[in-house]
Amino acid sequence: MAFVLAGGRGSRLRELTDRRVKPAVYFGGKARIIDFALSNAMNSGIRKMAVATQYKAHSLIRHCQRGWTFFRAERNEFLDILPASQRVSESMWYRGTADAVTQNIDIVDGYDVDYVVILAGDHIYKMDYELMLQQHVDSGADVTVGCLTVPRMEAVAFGVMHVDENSRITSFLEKPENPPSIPGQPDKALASMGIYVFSWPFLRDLLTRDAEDENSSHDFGTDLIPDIVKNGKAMAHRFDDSCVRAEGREAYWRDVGTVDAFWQANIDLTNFDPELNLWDRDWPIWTYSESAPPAKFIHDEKDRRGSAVSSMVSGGCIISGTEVRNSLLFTQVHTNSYSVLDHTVVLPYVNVARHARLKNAVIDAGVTIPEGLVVGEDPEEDAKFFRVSEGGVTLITQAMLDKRAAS
Ligand code: ADQ
Ligand code: ADP
Repeated sequence: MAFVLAGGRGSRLRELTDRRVKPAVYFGGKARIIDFALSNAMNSGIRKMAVATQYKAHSLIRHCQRGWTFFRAERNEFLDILPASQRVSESMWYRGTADAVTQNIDIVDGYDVDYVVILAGDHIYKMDYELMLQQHVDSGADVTVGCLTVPRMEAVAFGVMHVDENSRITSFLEKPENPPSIPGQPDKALASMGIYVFSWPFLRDLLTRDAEDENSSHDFGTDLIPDIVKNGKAMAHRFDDSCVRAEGREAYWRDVGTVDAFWQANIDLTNFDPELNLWDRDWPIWTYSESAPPAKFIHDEKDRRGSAVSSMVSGGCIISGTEVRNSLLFTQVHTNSYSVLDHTVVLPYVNVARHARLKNAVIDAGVTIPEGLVVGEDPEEDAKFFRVSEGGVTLITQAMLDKRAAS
């Protein structure tokens, strides 16, 4: 089975996660971030899934209920949603990623499964978990940890490991201040993807002991994995070996944990030949997609042209007299005459009034952009009401616009 951890806020996405958890944030024109982990599981042949939720889970749960309905209960297939719900103690939330599993031990027992793949619900990548599971079974490891190579300085945000020539993990440091490099590659580090394969009896035992340990923070990366590295057999599985990609392409994996990374990864999809292939019919990204008519482009009798170039425009959009360039528009975005969208990510149900010019921006779902709003030309002006990221991307939510209108 796949046990997907989807409870952590993702606070570096700023106001994008004010009302929804990071795995529920939209990505790629139709999907939400969690669809990547769930689709990987689905495409890997896994038909038993559970999603642990905690922080602001309403739109995540709604999405799973509407979209993840491909299962046949008659064959004991399911997607189960497991909110933190005072199951173990009336005063306790999920105290950490491991505790999110511990609090559901009885439920997982009832699933009657041999192996559990623990996944984070908040990364963008395509991976065949079956190959990782196969390695786990063949090697006889206690745990197999998915890993990838990252620039050493970025490794401060990851669990960082050393492995021997047989891929056995010999050391594991969670978010080290000074990450150790890969031997012979001083600028690189081997980072944990936060995904793990265990046999259920082994994990069950480990979690039962961890629950009673007062010094534990009940987190896989902080407590459980370092413990197995020291006292058991932990193996590394290279993402390179099971990444789903076209011949000769780099392995694609993104955290999209910041507004800049989120904007960039979405805008990258409008490139001529994007690194992330969403068009691959052998490895589709499954999602809930609203029924909507095809995107419509209006060029009226007054010669106001609605057009989009080097862009992705979802169903239900109406581009009326607006020039759209290098932008990604989700479902039901309606734009009006004399406006320009340039390198902008527009989440669903947004209306753009006339004469707006939006550049290098992310527009939250449901926003109404007022007539004549100009963004992306004067960062100091933008920062008065909107969130301007380090990389110069402007994030706009309805709450920010309301405050601006009231001032
Ligand atoms: P982090 O990036 O810190 O490190 P973490 O906050 O533990 O990740 O979240 C991992 C996943 O668990 C996310 O999908 C999150 O939504 C979910 N989650 C967090 N807290 C939760 C809770 N209390 N209940 C339910 N779900 C929860 C981890 C590892 C590192 C590894 C990185 C890779 O600890 O070793 O390098 O992931 O991104
Ligand atoms: P998404 O865009 O993720 O589909 P919504 O934008 O509809 O979801 O809402 C995200 C979450 O915020 C949901 O849990 C919703 O119930 C909640 N929400 C929506 N509008 C408001 C509001 N005005 N005040 C507080 N919570 C809200």
